[in-house]
Amino acid sequence: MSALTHAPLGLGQPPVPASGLRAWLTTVDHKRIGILYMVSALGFFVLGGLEAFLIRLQLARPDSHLISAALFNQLFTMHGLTMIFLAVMPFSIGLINFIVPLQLGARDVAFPRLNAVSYWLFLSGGLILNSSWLLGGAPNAGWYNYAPLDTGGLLNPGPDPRGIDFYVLGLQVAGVGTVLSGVNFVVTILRLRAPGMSPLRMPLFVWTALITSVLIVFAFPPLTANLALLMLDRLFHTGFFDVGRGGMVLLWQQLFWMFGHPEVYILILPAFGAISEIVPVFSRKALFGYPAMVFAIVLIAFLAFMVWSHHMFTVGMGPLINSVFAASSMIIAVPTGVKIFNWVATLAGGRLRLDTPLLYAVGFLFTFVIGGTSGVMLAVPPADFQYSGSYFLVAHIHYVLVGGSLLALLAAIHYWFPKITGRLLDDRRGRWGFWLVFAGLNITFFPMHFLGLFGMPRRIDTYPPNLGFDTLNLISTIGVFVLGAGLLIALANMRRALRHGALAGPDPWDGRTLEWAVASPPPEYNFARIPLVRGRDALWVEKRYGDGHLVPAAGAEEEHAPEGFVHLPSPTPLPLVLAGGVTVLAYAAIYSALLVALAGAGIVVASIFLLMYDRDPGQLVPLAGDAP
Ligand code: HEM
Ligand SMILES: [Cu+2]
Repeated sequence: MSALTHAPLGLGQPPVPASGLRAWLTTVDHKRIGILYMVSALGFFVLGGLEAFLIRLQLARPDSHLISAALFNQLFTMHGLTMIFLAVMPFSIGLINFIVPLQLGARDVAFPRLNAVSYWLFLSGGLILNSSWLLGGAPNAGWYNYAPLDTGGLLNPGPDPRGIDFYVLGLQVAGVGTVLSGVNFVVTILRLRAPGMSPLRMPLFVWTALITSVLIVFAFPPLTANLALLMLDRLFHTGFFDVGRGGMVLLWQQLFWMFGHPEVYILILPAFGAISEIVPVFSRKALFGYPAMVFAIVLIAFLAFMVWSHHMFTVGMGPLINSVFAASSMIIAVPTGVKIFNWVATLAGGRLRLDTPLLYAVGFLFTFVIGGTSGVMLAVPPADFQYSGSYFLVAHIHYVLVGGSLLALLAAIHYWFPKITGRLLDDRRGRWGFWLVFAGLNITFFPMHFLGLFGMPRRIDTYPPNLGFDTLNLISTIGVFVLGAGLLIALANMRRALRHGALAGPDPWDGRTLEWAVASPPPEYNFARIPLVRGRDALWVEKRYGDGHLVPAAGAEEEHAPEGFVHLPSPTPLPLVLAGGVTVLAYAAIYSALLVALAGAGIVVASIFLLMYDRDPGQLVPLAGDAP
């Protein structure tokens, strides 16, 4: 500690002890924030999974009265919302948070405190939305909440028809957090790459994180605007979506899908990125066609903004507009096909290591192709007139979201778990989990294609017997049990590994990218010296052509910290306080409580000012002995 006493005045304070609840509530470390995101997302995933389980239990048999129609509406609405906004997207954001700075050779994200603000806003939004269950009923107009169902009266005639208000404010609060994350990641990836990491040397996971963030920044504003208009309609009785008062019902749909279609790419691109990391490592060769992969991601993101009206073929836009959107939708299959081809070409001829991460990755390839195929079928307008609103659609979205995003995220968990926790997952339990998840999801969702083709509508709470729906519905529900068992085994495997897993060491998979060069779990400062990147797959280059260790970048240490210390931002409770203020404001809006709103706004403004004008001296963290 002696160096500390010689540190220039005002440069930094001794490190704040990093343990206990307080450390988590005040952290600005991207790794801790990443873990907070992933753990919260997992919690919401369990909730959304329970909702799905109840839906399938109700639909297992005809004429079922397990669940009332009113509750059923809330269940499928909250299931979709929870899975999309509170489970899959935040899990990806958590993973990006943890992994991307490490892959960039950086010490943190560009704006660590803003990062904490994002997390607490996401959590607040999720809790606001879910508190509706206890405060008079959850939203019930579907995850896309079409007008006029959402403007009140029609669907919500009860004494406390506030469900939709929770939708509006919960999503708005969580959405602001997401946009701030997007901005943070864009700046981080553009500005904090280690010396030598030119854009075409960035790992593909970083590329997908960048493009996902750009999508977030451009896709969320239409949603924000839509929610703001709806809030005005509901709280102040304007008529933006009310035809009777000169409004437009379809305005909601247009704005929603301008956000909604890019959103599905926000859900799938990080998954693509993870697969693109796992496939080369477990094939022990470089990714086939890296530049084509990068180009394909960029093209997919660009096209993602051109196709939104394929969700609206049946609303009467006419054959010309339908044809244009059909064509643009089908074009997306081309760059997607390029990606599939390149993954397969990487696997072909590789020396495969069939560990759990690769099993999930190959499972992903299989199911994602099925989901993509039914997607192209839905993009044909005359056919879509038949499929739309049927169970075929439920099959399609789950092949891409469960067979795509979820399987890929499970691959990513099994791949990066040792880096995040320092422990190895048990491979035998991992495989059991995989096979049950894989079988379960196909048993659950494949029959839904036929249910749709036979005419079963989606979002019905029950159906009469002998319409040809009985057996397939029963099979589908049995599948949920298999899928659930697999997920439980995967979770139990993780819990067990936290205590009893073998120590992973820095590089258990013979990795190719920078995160595998540092200890597992990584130290608070990530890299003792910022590394020099001397090629794509930066660590592999050093293993192949160097001595296997990273070379420090000359002159990268703009640091003025004394020898043996790293200067890092200090923890602060302000992001949490800020999100608390926003939460107060949101409830005040829902319950039209003006004084409470003023109090909430006061907290928000005060904490923003404190964050802006607080001159954080930072903390000096001592380097561990043999740091890379
Ligand atoms: C984990 C297993 C899952 C099961 C068993 C499951 C089951 C279901 C079922 C049965 C429905 C149809 C309700 C109906 O229309 O009758 C549904 C709807 C939906 N699911 Fe899932 N799901 C799962 C995971 C996911 C995931 C991971 C996502 C998203 C990332 C997701 C997103 C949706 C959406 C958006 C809807 C439509 C909701 C609406 O109609 O507004 N699901 N799910
Ligand atoms: Cu779409």
